[in-house]
Amino acid sequence: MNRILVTLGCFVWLLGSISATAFAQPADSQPNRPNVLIIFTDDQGYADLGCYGNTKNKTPRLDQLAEQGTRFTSFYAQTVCGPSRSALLTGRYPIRSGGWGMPASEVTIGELMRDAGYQTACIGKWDVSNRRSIVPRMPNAQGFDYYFGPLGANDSGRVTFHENNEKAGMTDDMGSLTKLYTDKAIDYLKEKRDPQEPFLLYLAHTMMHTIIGASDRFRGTSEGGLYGDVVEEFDYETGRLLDVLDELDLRDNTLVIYTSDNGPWNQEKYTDRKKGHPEGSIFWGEAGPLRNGKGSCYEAGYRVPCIVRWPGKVPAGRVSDAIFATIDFLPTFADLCGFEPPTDRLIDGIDQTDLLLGRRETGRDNFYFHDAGIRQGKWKYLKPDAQFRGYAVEDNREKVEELYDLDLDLGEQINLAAKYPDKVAELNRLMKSVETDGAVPPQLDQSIGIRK
Ligand SMILES: [Ca+2]
Repeated sequence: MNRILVTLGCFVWLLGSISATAFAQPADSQPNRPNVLIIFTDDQGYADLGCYGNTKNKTPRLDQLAEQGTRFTSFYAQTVCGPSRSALLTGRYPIRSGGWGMPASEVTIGELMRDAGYQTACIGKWDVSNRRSIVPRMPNAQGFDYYFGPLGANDSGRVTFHENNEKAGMTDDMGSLTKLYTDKAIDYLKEKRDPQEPFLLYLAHTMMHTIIGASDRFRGTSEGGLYGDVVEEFDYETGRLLDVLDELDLRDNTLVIYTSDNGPWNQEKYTDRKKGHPEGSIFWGEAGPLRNGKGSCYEAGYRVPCIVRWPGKVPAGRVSDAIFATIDFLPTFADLCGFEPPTDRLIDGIDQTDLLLGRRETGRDNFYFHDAGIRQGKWKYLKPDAQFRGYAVEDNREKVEELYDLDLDLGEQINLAAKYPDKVAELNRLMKSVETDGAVPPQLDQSIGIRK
């Protein structure tokens, strides 16, 4: 009798399992998985925000976000738009992920998180399909269930939108874009997603990329000129989006990351040839103590602001100087969101979950600068023919090896290459090992890591 009951019980259990799988869409099967909101600005300077030392621009909402989470001071994107986006999406340096020409075969966080049961949306600037409508390389085919935005940049003062794979109008009003993208993000959160399932929302703003513009409400209102108006409008709109997280009771289970794709575009020769801005207007941000700006392999090209908030998980009010980068998002999300990173290709990012959650204070061992050099710990090396984009400041620099001690010389002013030839040789080898498809696997800095 007992055996019959056990058998019957097993049958009922089995039937229950089958029916749950076949007929009911369960709520998120891993209920502690966070939603992920990435707010990605374009060409915003390292020192544009109050919490990063700016004294003119008023950025109360992002300053507040920093108080509620951790502010990173050695965070690296890439030096220019397309490469920065392929790196963020794939966890792979642009030498592998292709930048503007990112192949359809790359595996993005959108694909991985969608397959792991996340709802995925991309709103804003895509810029990894050569700025063209090539469906297999556009957001829907690269893992995002929903897309709205321009495939490329706004250098002409005009953007053409796509909604999913279809054209969806255009505008010449650059001052409308920050609010428009925020409205689309809010609409996604309120109307388009299933509240029972976790989401990834990748919100890639067009501002502060030239041609910049602010809406009538903000134009002429800041102390920082038109650029300051744009920064302050972005801060306001980001605050409006964060308020919606609260309104929808999403704050506690949403990992919010705010960062920028590269440093400020800040050279005179570009000003001279750029049309579409009021004469004499400043349309770039501030790099603070960092050297140079967008397009450069000096720090201001790559090092950008980054704030991460996840209440009760990511320590509040913390400032971290650990080396952290957009390429680390993919392996970190894998840990937090429950999926496996691809194993058929090299992932340059490392899992930074312990850094984010305050279980360790160290980050990456090293970071590679595209066709230019490498940082390991406090040392930064640049090769003689380090790549500078044609619009970068000092792209005519003397072609010699450079070595900087970033602890003592964050502004990269004192070249120590002649003084430490062994360190130069060591970092040159390390740089080449990254370039030869990861002969040295990416790793954590183990020097003073504290695991609890
Ligand atoms: Ca950019």
